[in-house]
Amino acid sequence: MTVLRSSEYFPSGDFPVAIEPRYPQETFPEHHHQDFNEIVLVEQGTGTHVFNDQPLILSAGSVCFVRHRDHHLYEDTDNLHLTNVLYRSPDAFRFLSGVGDLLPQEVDGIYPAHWRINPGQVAQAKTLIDLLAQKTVSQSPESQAQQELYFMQLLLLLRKGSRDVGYGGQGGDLNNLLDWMNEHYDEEIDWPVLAERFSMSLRTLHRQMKQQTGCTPLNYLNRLRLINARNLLRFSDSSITDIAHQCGFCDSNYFSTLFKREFGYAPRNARL
Ligand code: RM4
Ligand code: NI
Repeated sequence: MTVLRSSEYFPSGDFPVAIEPRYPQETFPEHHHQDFNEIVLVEQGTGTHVFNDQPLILSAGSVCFVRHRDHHLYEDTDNLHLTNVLYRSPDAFRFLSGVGDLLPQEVDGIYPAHWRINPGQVAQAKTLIDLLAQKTVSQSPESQAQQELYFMQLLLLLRKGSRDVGYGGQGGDLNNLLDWMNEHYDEEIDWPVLAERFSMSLRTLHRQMKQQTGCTPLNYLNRLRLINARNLLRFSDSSITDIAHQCGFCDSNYFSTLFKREFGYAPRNARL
């Protein structure tokens, strides 16, 4: 697997943070980072992010915290624009201590790496990222302190986003619904029931889904099913029919047709 090193991306000097925009992020092979971590903020477009072997759909507002030991890749990218905020280990900061406590924490083997923030939060994060980028020129203490402050503000902002999501009960939140779908894509989905569960009308579900992911609800569901099926085709020995069923397709011929349409090759050609 490819290993990326900080010396390729960080300016010389010991800046703890570096900004690497990808406009666009093309397909990128599996890799991990030897001595840096990265925060990924998606601004537009879509793609599949395979993070520690788990495929996820990215769209505007997706955030991901990649630790140096995590491995990941991008595929199926379509006009995907993202910014990488690279940072060295928390003890590389000169003025901040305890940054590690503001990062997502792994608990019982579960690492909450991905979530989504809303368009207003994306705009605020972009402003902070632009300010951060300007500060990688001077190494004066003032300028470094300022950079570290912006980084901390960014962490707080992104964390706020993570707490808005998944704290059920507030209703009407597409992010909660997308998280739910990510867990339950293999089940039969009754759209009116699902919309009600997340306190929105079917119309709102359609509109918000289209706005935020560029997909209709059914396309989004099929994509989730297909990227998970492709993953199983690659990494398990189960038959194509079993995989189709496991991922929520009742008819494996229909599965093959959709698969070919989505990826341009037949399921059997996804086998490694
Ligand atoms: C790549 C891709 C990788 C990132 C490097 C810095 O284009 O975004 O995930 O680690 O840049
Ligand atoms: Ni990376």
